[in-house]
Amino acid sequence: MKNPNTPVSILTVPFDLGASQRGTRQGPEAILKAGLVNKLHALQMKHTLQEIHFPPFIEESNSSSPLLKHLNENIMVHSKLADEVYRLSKHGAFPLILGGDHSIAIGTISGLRKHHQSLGIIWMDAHSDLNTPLTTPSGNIHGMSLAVNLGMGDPKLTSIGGMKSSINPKNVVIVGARSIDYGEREFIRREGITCYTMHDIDKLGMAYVMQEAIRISSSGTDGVHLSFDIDSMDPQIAPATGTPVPGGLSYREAHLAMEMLYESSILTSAEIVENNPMFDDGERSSELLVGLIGSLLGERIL
Ligand code: B3U
Ligand code: MN
Ligand code: MN
Repeated sequence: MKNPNTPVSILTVPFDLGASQRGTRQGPEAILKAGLVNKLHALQMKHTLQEIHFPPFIEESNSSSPLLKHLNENIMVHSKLADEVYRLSKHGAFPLILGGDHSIAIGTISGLRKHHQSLGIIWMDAHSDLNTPLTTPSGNIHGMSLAVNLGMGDPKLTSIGGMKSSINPKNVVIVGARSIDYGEREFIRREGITCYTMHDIDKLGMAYVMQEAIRISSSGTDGVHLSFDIDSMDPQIAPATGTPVPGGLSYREAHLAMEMLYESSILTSAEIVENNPMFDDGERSSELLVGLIGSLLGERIL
């Protein structure tokens, strides 16, 4: 965050029809219950709290093809979210979006693109979410959200927010990946996206990887968004995920990333997604996320 007086606008998005596992719709409530607002008070940060409302969807209804599950519901929610994120950014707030599954990044980033001329993205995730209807193994839109934000995929999704994607793939950095589909690999190579896998993190160290992620995402951009999928962390420390992949970020690696992002002052928005309390061990993962948000917003050890 560039200016410490910037108000944090928390937007909750209880939507889980972008994934096959239900339950991330309870994610925002669990993070709030774990003490997010108290954390912001302790950091003396001005904040607002607001929910994106939408009608209750019939779970069994599958509004479209098996290659784009629940397309209509996705379009409705992401369009509303995009409008709200755009409004908040325009008013100088720092949008902090709590999901929901990772499909909501379509709404968040569509709204941000309207405000920022060129946006950098740091995408912390076990996956790369770069599938399209042509490559998806599941039809789940949460596995396509980064591709949509780069202008690839179903036109009904890429046109949300009303503008063509202006995001340069050279300003996109994936951190923590360890489950990438064949078509996603091609996408990464073709578009020149930087992707630090867990292999890279093991070899280079998290401090170097984040230093590079900060440099690459902020070079020539007028804003940087952090999209943080809980499954970037190791499922042993953050079990609240429907898609656990072993060998993820450690507690300290995740905190170091947040601390370095705070120190860099480059972030203009952030979102925390895929927290699924159905799989949590008590409130352990939600409490961890509140701690990480604290580090992201300036909480220090000393
Ligand atoms: N790449 C797979 C699996 C997946 C993506 N994101 C999550 N899982 N959480 C897909 O379905 O696109
Ligand atoms: Mn994801
Ligand atoms: Mn993921």
